Amino acid sequence: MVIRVRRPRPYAGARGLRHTMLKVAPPAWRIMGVLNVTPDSFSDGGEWFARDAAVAHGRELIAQGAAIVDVGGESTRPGAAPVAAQEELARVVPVVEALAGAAAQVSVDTSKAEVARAALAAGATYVNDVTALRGDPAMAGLVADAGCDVCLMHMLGEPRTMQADPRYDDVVAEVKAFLEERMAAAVAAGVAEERIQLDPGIGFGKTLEHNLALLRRLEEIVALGRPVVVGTSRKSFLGRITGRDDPHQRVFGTVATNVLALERGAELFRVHDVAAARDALAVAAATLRA
Ligand code: HH2
Repeated sequence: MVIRVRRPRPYAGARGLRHTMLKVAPPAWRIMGVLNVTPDSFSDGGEWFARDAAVAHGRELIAQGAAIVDVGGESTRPGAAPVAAQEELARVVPVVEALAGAAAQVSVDTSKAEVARAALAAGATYVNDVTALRGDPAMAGLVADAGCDVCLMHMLGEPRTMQADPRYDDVVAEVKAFLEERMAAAVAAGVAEERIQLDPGIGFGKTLEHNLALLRRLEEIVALGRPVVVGTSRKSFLGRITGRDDPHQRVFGTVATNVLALERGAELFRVHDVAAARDALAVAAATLRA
């Protein structure tokens, strides 16, 4: 049966596709490509720190199939040093500006309202806040007024100390309750519910077992009724399972989690290695939904 395509394909514009795409309803998944304009991110610190290198890499992520490019100027890895707003602005805004006209949505990965405001003015339309609007009292109102998309992510504690000794009675139930509460707080602050996306915060105050439980039981987070974002890309729990110390070698592990998360209903996949995720998700989605 041939079904009319109603939504743009998530991989529109991707290079290297020699075969005609399937004429079936496209699966409801999109890729958020990670663009860290930082000297100290856990897997790509310093690689895209210079503006021109960052912009070129952002364009490459889009060419590979990213529907969103997530530009970040402050690492949230365990133990990362905080970055002053002026420094974060100087890293992020020129890159957002340069990518704003490109064929993808631009997201800013920040918990500072001042940085988000400047990025939105420069053309971003998505705020990815790992503190779920708790980090800066001005953030919820800013997001509400801008009418932009927003990702609310779960984190236990704060980046400096979050991996010290994270404990939960039931990690999935507690993350779900947190996201429900943060969604209600965002809506109460005037954020439109249809703009909200939810993220269990893989690796943010979680042990290996916590991360795996969240992935295994992701349907429980999906049941909250908003698109679920999953950010497993190159993270250390994958290294613990595979024995791969170099984060660049964790692509296959990342892809496994993406496919499992898709099957459980996740819609947005935050990854560094866009081409690998795109092919895996396209095949998995066609198998599940065609
Ligand atoms: N993970 C990181 C940063 N931002 N945002 C969301 N929504 N979900 C995530 O899982 C997430 C995130 C950490 O990854 P990365 O940006 O590669 O590293 P760093 O924080 O060191 O820059």
